Amino acid sequence: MPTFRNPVLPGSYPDPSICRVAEDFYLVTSSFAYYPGIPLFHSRDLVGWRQLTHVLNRPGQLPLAGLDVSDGIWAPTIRHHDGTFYVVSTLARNRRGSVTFVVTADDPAGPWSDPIPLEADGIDPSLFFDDDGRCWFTACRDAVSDGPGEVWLRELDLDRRKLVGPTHVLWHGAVRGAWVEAPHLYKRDGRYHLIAAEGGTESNHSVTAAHADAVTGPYVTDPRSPLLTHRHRGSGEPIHNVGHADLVDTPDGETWAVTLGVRPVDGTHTLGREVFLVPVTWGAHGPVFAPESGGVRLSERLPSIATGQPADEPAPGLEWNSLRGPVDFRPSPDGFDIALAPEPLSSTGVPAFIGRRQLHLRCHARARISFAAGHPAEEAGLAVFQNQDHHATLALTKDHVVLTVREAGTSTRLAAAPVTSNEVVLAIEADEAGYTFRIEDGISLGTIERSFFSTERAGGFVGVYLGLYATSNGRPSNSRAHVHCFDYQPR
Ligand code: 6LW
Repeated sequence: MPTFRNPVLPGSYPDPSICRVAEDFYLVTSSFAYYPGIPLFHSRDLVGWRQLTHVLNRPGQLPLAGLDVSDGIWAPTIRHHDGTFYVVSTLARNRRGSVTFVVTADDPAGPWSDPIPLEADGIDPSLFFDDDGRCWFTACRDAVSDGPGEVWLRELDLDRRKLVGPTHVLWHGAVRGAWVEAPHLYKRDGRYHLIAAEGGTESNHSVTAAHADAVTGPYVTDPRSPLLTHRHRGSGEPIHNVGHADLVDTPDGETWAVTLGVRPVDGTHTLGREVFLVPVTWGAHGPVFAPESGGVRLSERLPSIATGQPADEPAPGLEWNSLRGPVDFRPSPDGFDIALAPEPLSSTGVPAFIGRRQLHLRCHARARISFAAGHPAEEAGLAVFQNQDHHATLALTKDHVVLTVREAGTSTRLAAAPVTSNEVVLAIEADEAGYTFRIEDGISLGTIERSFFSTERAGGFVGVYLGLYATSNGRPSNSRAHVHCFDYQPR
């Protein structure tokens, strides 16, 4: 039987949502405080995904200044109706929903509209288009009673882009104890099916369900819940934290789910919450996830529509992100220049950082950098970035290459080697054991254990980024670092 490898999107791409238009599938994920926001991917077979754009790629769409890396854009849902693409999502602050909004586009590759705020409490918004063309908005929030969380619904007036009519509280979850979140509604054979995530996004994560005969309820808990979880599996299980699913039908009538999961090594994971593809069938009660295996597998049977052809190469550049806003970097004939920013990586402003997700446990990142620091406070180099208070840097300073680690508000210089030239090759090698920081492909300044960069150790919702940065550490500066090349490769 032909198979594919999960995850179909490795690296920090949590909270996947999917829709189909004719033979084309589109998928979006959370992007937190990274800029641009909401990566959008295209596929024709559900297995090979190619990034088309970012939904939020203009600074005015995305007020991220001052936010913790794990706040920002959470859990977008993508849907298509009557020629228009809709994405609903929430801007989170202090780990709570602050503004929920809708953006629209005729072409998924953009341009997308400016966000239109909706009068909606909570997080994890979703849209459901009924057969009669009415659009129903769901989200989750603190329960008014019978908590801790509840899924609620209101009609979305598509012309006015406004929630209208009464609020219906649909469901408090099947498992309880933790918030019910990530709700999505579907209709099958005249019945409304609600799926949600419960247990929190960590080791107790799960997919639960309820159904109703009317969109506004009453919803009856599916007693099979949880329908999908790895919460009961031991440490030998390669995929954990499975949940937060969205369903899609293929043109030939199969149903598949995209769901998030993590791949821990010795109990910790560094690549973030990744996108896994899971077969679904429909039974008397509703969706049956992974009917053959009961779980998410690293090797799974191919969807019947799959061609086995690799997805096209992504448009160059889309893998790069900065933090909270655009950074000043300029292409030059042999590479690019980065203007130093006063903001260090530990700030919640816009540091001069451009990075890309670590997609492979074993990989290396390598850059040739020319930089003449104008002041002892100036530095430029490579970073392994978990969050603003949890990262390591290998930096060229005025007189040394310095390895520094940041945690719990403190930066600690771990090692330094004298600078012999303004041009150096800096490299980071990662594997199961740790991240090794090297100069000129040889000399090691040290290894930091891998678990230091794990989400379990750092907290929050994101995985590791590898990238370039340049800072004057609070001072005004006109200096620039020149990057001849940056190379990321799996090993
Ligand atoms: C997401 C929510 C969640 O919106 O984490 O713990 C949030 N659960 O479903 C960010 O990924």
